[in-house]
Amino acid sequence: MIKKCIGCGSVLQDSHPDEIGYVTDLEKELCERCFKIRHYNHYQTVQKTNQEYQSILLDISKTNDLVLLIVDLFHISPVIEDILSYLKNNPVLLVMTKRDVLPKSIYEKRLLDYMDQYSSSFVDKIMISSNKNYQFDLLYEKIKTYQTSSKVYVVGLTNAGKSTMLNQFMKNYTDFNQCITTSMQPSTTLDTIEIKIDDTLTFIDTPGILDEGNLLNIVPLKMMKKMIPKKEIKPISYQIKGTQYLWVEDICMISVTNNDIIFYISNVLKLNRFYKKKDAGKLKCHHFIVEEKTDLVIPGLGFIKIMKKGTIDVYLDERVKPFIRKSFI
Ligand SMILES: Nc1nc2c(ncn2[C@@H]2O[C@H](COP(=O)(O)OP(=O)(O)O)[C@@H](O)[C@H]2O)c(=O)[nH]1
Ligand SMILES: [Mg+2]
Repeated sequence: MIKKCIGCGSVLQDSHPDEIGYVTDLEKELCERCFKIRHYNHYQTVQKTNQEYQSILLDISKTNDLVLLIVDLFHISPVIEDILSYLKNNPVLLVMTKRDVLPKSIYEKRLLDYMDQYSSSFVDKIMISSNKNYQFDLLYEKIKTYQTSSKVYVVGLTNAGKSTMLNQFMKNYTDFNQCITTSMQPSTTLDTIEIKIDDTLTFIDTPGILDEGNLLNIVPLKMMKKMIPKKEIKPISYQIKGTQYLWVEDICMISVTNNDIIFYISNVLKLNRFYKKKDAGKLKCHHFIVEEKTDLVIPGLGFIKIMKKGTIDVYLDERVKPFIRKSFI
């Protein structure tokens, strides 16, 4: 019988130490890689392709089971449209997570309504925080209301917080002490993992789709740790007269003229304002025209709310794909 790692879902094997699922002893439940992530914070990168994920989504689309689409509130990505394009037959419950990192004062209903632009057919929407155990009873109720069989799939981008949510779910409603491996890095979960809560509910956790233009994919671990907010973000406002240049660490420069802007990024990042242009080196310039209140999104870093009509230049590594969206908060 095939035995899977309880931490990441990869098939356990004892013959290839450099490949996924390796264990020295097939009696073990956790692969070496998961063991190292958990006990030593030592992370071995595994490249997963989105093609593999598409085939998981295709399998889900052949059922009419309930799907939980997990979206990181701080990293709403157009990639969720790609995921939804596979799920036309399934009831989809939108679960927006990491509520704890956005300011307490935000108006939740407005944010949930904002997501209607991605699909008009979510069966329901909910905002949660796994770190703060926020709204899990309500989530459980909604799952019971909308499930069509005992199977419930959990999909989303990698790093959205899928596995963390399931661990919190197990902690709240079961006596299991098993847990899924989670980490800051993308592609921690490697294959589907079944988590049986009781006879009426089994979750299927999935690895998640990679966000290809994301800054987190390319920065060193130390910078990654700074970029991922651990607590509530305090927005930082600037009133810009004339043209000014704002640097986030040395990873991003923004050039703005006569505008009011608000940064929503992790507060441990260094943000510096300059009145003269500094050479942006190899960073590539993206030019945006803003007509109304707009968010400039830098995937992985956060977003900048632009209050007035105008133009804005953002300089980033050429692999990062910034975009603008109608203002979110
Ligand atoms: N602040 C905060 N961080 C979270 C929350 N849920 C998950 N995370 C973090 O997000 C990262 C990715 O989580 P993980 O569950 O591995 O994501 P997955 O790839 O979707 O399974 C980890 O660093 C988690 O600690 C949450 O509710 N709040
Ligand atoms: Mg995971």
